[in-house]
This record gives sequence, structure tokens and C-alpha cells, in this order.
Amino acid sequence: PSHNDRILSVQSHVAFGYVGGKAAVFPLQCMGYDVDVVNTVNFSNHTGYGCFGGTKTNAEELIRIFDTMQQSGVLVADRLLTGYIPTAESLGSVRELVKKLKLSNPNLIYLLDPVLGDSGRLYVSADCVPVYRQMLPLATIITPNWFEVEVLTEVSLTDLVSLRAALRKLHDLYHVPNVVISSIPLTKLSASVPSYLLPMQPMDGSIHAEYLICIASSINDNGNLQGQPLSTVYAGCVRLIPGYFSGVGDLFSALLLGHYHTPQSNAPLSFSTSYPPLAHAASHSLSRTHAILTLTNEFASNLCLPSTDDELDTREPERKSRRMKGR
Ligand code: PXL
Repeated sequence: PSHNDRILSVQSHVAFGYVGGKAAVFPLQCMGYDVDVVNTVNFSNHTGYGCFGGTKTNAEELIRIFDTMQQSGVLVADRLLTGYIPTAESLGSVRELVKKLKLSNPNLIYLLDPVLGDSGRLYVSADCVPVYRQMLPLATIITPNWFEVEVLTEVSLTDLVSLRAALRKLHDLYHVPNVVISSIPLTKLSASVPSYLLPMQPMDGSIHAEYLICIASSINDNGNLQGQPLSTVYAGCVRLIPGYFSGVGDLFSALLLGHYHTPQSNAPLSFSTSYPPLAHAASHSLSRTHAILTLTNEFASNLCLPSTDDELDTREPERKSRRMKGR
């Protein structure tokens, strides 16, 4: 497919591995998008390794890049994708960029991935949290993981009632039109998930530990008026692939932005769907991300590596190909 749209991606660069821009840019280019890339850090590898090094782009440097792009007449993206931005100062300069882009293009499609951390661990500075809260109303779509939903909304996700409360806060208080939470372990929402959401019922009636649920919630035009629900929620399930993967959220967010087409946006010529834009984009991104992870996992399990290296090698498959070549 060919897209006329241009995407500006503002996230991390790593020399080794596939997180941040390394996970996001190539898939978008494969979809036919032109992608402008601003690196928020220039690191050796992702920060989950015992050791990492390199430099962060500070706020002043980011502003210089954005301002010069504007002076050169090349700050012309139709879509914006932001990811890993590790300090409040640099995040503040991206917030100002978004305001500027929205002023010159009110139809800007902005996917904000509020990269804060995962599974109870922050991997950016804690003072990014209030800046992200300021940025939420500027976004078209946000893609927090469940931990980021909890941090941003201060609602802990334990069941469908708390999930609804968190979504309400994001839509109502922070004015986010579209929220996608790509992978909540079913066990986290405990027994309150209705059986029609489960692809397969365990024989003993317990909740399956082997599935992840993806939630896509879009605000309704008449939400909260005349008893209309505030948002429409679509849910999908995929099988959990055991192992530790990095950059999956970055890949998913990029695909989501790439597949999101509203009647106003520049969709490929052949594009037509009966699904609402967010549900369409979420289901495509979910199945593609899952397919890529399945291939990565197959690749990893075909390698006979010493057990101590297994965990690291599962994280970043290209590391294995290097080692294989060296044998
Ligand atoms: O996947 C998020 C991410 C992006 N970029 C860098 C990271 C991480 C998560 O650890 O370290 C550099």
C-alpha cells in the first residue's frame, strides 16, 4: 500500500537491538510512509541490560532540531509518534512541539505512547509523569501498557470495574479520544472477565493464565448525553508467548498509527472497512505484532544455547544471528 502521509517519529535510538525507533521506523516505511526521525537518546542498547551507555538529547538540542526543521520548511508531518523520552525537560520540549504542530495542522494525528515503565518498574524519570498528564489532551490516540494506565490515572487495575474507571478518567478528565491498552494479562483482571471474551474456556472454570487482552476504547460523539455510554470498547485476546521481549510496545504503537485511518485522513486508495477506525487499527496491529513475536520465538527456540544465555537471547533475536554466524 502507498500512503501520502508523512510521520514524525520522536523516540530512542539504540545501536544494538530493536527498541524505540529501531522497532518502529522500518515497519512504517514498509507500509509506505515517509518517516522523519528525531532521536531522544543515542544509546548502546536498551536500558534493561545490566549496562548501557550513550547520550540523551537534552531539551535545548531537541528545540534546536524542531526549530531548524520549521525554518527549513520540513516540519510538515501529517502524523506524529512519540515514545521513549526519559526526562521531564526533554518531554516538555516535545509537548511544545505538539502544540506548534497542532496549530499549523489541526488534523494532525498524534499517537502518544506514554513510555514510563513496565510491570511495576519505571524506566524514565518520575517527574515525566505530570508532564505526560499535561500532554494527554493533545493526543489523538494513547497506548499505555497496564502499568502506565495505573501510574497516569492512579487507579489500580484489578477487575473490569477498575478498568472502566481508568478509561473514564482518561477520556473524561484528560480528554483522550482513543485509548489502546495492548496487553493486559487476563489474570490481572481476575474473575470479572465475561466468558465471551475468552477464546477458550479452561475445563476447571478458572481464568486462563495464557491469554493477554487488548482493549481499544473510543469516545462516543454523544457520550454522557442522553444516557449514551462515554466510550465504545473493543476487546481482543491473543495467546501469551512465554519469554521476555523488548520493543513490543514500540512496534505495536507504530503499527497502530500506521493502520489508523479516519474519513479525513489519507488512507490507501484500496482502503475500506466497516469497523470503526480504532478497532480496525488495533486488530491489525495486534495480529501483526503477534505474528512477529511468534516468528521471533520460533527463531529463539530453534537455537540450542547454554541456559544462562537463554533469557538474554530471547529478548533480542538479532543477537542470536550474530552468535550463530560466529560458530
Ligand atoms: O521499549 C521502551 C524503550 C525504548 N527505548 C529504550 C528503552 C526502552 C525500555 O527499556 O530502554 C532506550
